[in-house]
Amino acid sequence: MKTRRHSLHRLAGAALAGLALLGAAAARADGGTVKIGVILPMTGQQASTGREVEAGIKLWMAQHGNKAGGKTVEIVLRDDATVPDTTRRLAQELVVNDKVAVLAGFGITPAAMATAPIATKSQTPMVVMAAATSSITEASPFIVRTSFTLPQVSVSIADWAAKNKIRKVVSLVSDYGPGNDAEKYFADRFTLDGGTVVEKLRTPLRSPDFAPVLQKVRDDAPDALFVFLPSGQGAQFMKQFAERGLDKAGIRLIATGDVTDDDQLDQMGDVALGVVTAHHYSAAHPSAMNQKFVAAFEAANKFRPNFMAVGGYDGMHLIYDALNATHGAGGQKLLDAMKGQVFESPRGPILIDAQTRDIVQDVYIRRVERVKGQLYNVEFETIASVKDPGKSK
Ligand code: VNL
Repeated sequence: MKTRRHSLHRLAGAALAGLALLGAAAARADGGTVKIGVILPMTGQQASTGREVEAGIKLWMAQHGNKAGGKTVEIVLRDDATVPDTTRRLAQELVVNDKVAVLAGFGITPAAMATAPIATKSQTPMVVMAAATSSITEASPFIVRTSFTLPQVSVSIADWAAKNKIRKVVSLVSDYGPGNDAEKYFADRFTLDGGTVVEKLRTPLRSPDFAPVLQKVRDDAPDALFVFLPSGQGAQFMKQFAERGLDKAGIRLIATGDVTDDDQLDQMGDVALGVVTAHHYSAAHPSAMNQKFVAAFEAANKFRPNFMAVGGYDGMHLIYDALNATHGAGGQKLLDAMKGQVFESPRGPILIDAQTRDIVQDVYIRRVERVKGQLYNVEFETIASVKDPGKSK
């Protein structure tokens, strides 16, 4: 080593190669490299989710370095273009060829579900940073989640609606896992609270057209429309909501925070003003930690962090803490070190429930307001420490 360093010093022209070699030597000296295989939709319909999660991961590493548990952390990023068969193939390759210690990312529920058997079989901890159907964490004992669940937020907005003179609701959800959860948990709770869901509408995950369903909503004339759509579809929905004149027809819009997503919110315009949603993260969350997070994120990227970015950032926090606790060990030991972790996130305090491996977090009721010229989800009520209601059966 000494000789190599010495000789490299003299090779003035080979500075770049020298750095690479020194880097490799340093990695060996401190116990090697631990790879994290990140699978995200970087292209295709859910690309905004991939872009936000990746930016969250990068910010964590820019702030905390690339060392954890005495090892050098290396991210191996793969694009599944939102095709679950591709996610499965990429996960297999990451485990077998790249020997990753952790699988992470997962933009949509079908991608997480397709990967679950690989996590189980290879005993690789799998950190779900984005997808949010309740049952995902039950698909493998190796899955841990840092995003949220649709039941967590749907139950919270149902309670708020019932308390605020909303009696008759039409629901509109995206027709797959998280939409099923949102529809069911909203309706069950709202009915228990004395309200009525008069119609349940759905739109396809791919290329939805909201015009026909919005016409039905108009005809039903409910007090409010409750909506869940995956991140990335909110702006198009709001545009059609305004075009159909539903905002003027006295039908209130309530939703999960996926619809007034910080990634798109400021482009939605005045139609979004006053929309009330329930969610676990707002870029306007007033904690000191979040203000620092948003400032650093916006300095590094030319866009605002949304809940997907926070899922990526906290997922890295979880992985780093677990690697530090196990001194870089993987498999079951690494998984066990993730269970029961408690820390402050930019969203507020979070806990990884040791039994369910799912996230327990505060859910906020927010209203879209203009703050210093930009649209934000301004939190005005907190429901503390919400466990996934999908697990309490
Ligand atoms: C999912 C849930 C995806 C919520 C989302 O955006 C979302 C999912 C892409 O579980 O597929 O906002």
